[in-house]
Amino acid sequence: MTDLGTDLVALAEKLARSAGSLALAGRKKGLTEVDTKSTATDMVTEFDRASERLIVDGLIESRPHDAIVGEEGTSRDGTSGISWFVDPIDGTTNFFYDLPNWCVSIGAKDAGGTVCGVVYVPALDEMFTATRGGGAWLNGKQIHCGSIAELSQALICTGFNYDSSNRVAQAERILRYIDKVRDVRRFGAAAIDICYVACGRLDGYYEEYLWPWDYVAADLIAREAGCRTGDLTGAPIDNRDVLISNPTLFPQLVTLIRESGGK
Ligand code: LIP
Repeated sequence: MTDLGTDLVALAEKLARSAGSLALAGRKKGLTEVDTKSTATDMVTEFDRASERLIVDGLIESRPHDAIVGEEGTSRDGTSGISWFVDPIDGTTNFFYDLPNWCVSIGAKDAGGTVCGVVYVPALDEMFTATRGGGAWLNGKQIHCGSIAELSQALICTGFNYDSSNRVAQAERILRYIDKVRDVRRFGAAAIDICYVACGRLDGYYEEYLWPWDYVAADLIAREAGCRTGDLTGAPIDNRDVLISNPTLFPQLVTLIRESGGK
């Protein structure tokens, strides 16, 4: 008999791969529906909606008593104690521009926290997975975060909010610390950025104004890969701000962000 995490991660992986393949094939044929949400640059396409529909239908069919929250409007109560967090396309701007850095993110939580997380990057055919206590994996190979201990050697990633009134402050913060780190990257999909820290492709990532569907799955993957995760003050993640890095660098990043005009 398999344990709950193993069953849930297998379901999430199957649905993420199906939804990601549908969106990738659809993007190659061309977009026909593009709408905006919170701002004129916060977009949603027919494939964000189709991906969420496929995933939600699959979750309901397999686990009808679970709760589900999805970025494109799903909000379903449950009685099983399991809640799913679905980002059908994380990195929608990249998807819109036919850039490869977008993913499908599916995470599940119970009363004890996150049970499983799956982040699938269709354009690169990279499947990041984790179960609570079961380690973190990329295409079946176990992953671990890097071990950079010096900020001056650290490759840091971040993102900017859709609301332009927040972006200036976010850019000014980078201006104040960019000479203190190796370099800065902005790839445009929070879940992938976090998974890149988990597998050592980045040394640290932080971002504000995210949503649980952006980070629930990837946060577990990062922690199971040996990362420390929290908000920008170093406290546990409790809302929209996320900081991820190896445990040695983490307190240095908290100080760097605070001294650069952080939280
Ligand atoms: C995106 C995040 C990204 C952030 C973007 C946007 P979406 O999510 O993954 O890190 O910088 O502003 O929020 O909207 O593509 O699902």
